[in-house]
Amino acid sequence: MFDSLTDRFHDVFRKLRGRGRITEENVREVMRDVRTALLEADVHIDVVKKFVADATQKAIGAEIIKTLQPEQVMVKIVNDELVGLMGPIDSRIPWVSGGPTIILMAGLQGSGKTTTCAKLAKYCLAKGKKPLLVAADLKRPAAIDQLEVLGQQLGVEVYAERDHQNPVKVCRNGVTAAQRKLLDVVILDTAGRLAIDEELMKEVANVAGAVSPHQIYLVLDAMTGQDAVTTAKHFNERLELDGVIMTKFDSDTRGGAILSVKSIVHKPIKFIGVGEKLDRLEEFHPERMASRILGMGDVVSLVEQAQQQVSAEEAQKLEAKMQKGTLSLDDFIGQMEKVMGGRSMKDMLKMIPGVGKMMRDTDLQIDEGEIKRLKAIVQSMTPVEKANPRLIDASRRRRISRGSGTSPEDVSGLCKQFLQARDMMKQMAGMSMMDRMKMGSQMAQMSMATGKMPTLKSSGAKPKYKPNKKDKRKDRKRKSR
Ligand SMILES: Nc1nc2c(ncn2[C@@H]2O[C@H](COP(=O)(O)OP(=O)(O)OP(=O)(O)O)[C@@H](O)[C@H]2O)c(=O)[nH]1
Ligand SMILES: [Mg+2]
Repeated sequence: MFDSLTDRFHDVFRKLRGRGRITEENVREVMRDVRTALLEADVHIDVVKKFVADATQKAIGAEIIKTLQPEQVMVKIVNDELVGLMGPIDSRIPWVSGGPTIILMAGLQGSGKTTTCAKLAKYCLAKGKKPLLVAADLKRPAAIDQLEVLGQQLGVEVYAERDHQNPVKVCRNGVTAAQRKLLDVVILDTAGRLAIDEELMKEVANVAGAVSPHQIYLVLDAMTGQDAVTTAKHFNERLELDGVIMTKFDSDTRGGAILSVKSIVHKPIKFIGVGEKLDRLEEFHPERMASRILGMGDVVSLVEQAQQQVSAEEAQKLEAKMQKGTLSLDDFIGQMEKVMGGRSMKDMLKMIPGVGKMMRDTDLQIDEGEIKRLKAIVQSMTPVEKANPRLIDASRRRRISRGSGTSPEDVSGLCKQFLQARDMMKQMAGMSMMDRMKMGSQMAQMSMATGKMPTLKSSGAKPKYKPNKKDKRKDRKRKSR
């Protein structure tokens, strides 16, 4: 499978071997070759263009890790792009509770529908489900026999009606039979045509309209390359496809279909057929497929290890800074963003033991724009200020608040909070992970109990009234009277 594509990729990466580092020039050179390799493998031109553009951008901006060769970094980038192209995919079948899950199989003649129906029935058996196969291909005289033979091999019942020519009726009756027999899954094997025609489309659309299948899978022959993608497009216009099953991966396919179909039709590849026998059906996993295409799984895991090591080194550096109390505001915001990783403040707090329940009990309002505001403040500071916020006096505060669109109170709030946190981190640096969690949890609970968040005052809040000298004098006068 994909032999020529794999060979081409190897050649491409070999060219980079021995080069000192990744430059924009050699990235572009490599990507030109990648482009040719993909086009030769019959990948759709739009897909190739986007692939090359994305991979180029990633490669040029790639972080250089000293222990890695440029060649290895490129393999990882191309690998990740391939995975992205084919995924993300959940290959499981969403079973329906309390009734049979109805699966309709559609596709052109000879694509492997009947065989794949039987393979799926076997897959269902392995998942502890009781399937029923329905012979709804009434065009080809031998089609019913073929399905019955396969059913016998598996010990799975086949529903067929030999005396009339109405696939809609057969499917309806098949579903009723499955309900009566309390079976879990109904797999409908429909008829195919040599090419897409209106009659075929009408027939499957009628069946779909009559039995409302829970899943509609299109069976595509991977050997047909770009034609498979065109077929998928046509079917997708007429049927609400839930996924694609590609067959004949054991033969010499160039890879174009599997690399194009997801990004052109936007429907996931659920399974792949890798042989004629009934156990030759695999759940589709984009990572495994990318690894097969590149044939460089070991390089990919090597790069992943190196990347992990870099982040471990970073963590150690931070830990040292925490111990010494030299953490800067940049580190602080960077860590906050990393820890949050796209989650909201509320989600983060819920993860602290004991806090989740409290959040449900109290109607706590959390200002989700806070992190953005904090970041704007820090970005308006000079490097010296970031490293030592104690330097920030009234005039610097005014400048920073103007620069970040906040108030001077916000700036001083952040500085105060940061200095407190830095002191606390210094204390915590020597503690075990468990003790740190306990301390974090206690602090969060305390601030919840007092109804305050451990963050700086929101910029929307009114500033507290503070009497100035003149007011104080007036006050004293009033009292002395
Ligand atoms: N090598 C290989 N052959 C397959 C695979 N899947 C199906 N086939 C073969 O492809 C041929 C056609 O398969 P069928 O299941 O009859 O195809 P179909 O779509 O039901 O065909 P019609 O009912 O005529 O529309 C058979 O010879 C199968 O053995 C596969 O994954 N690998
Ligand atoms: Mg068939």
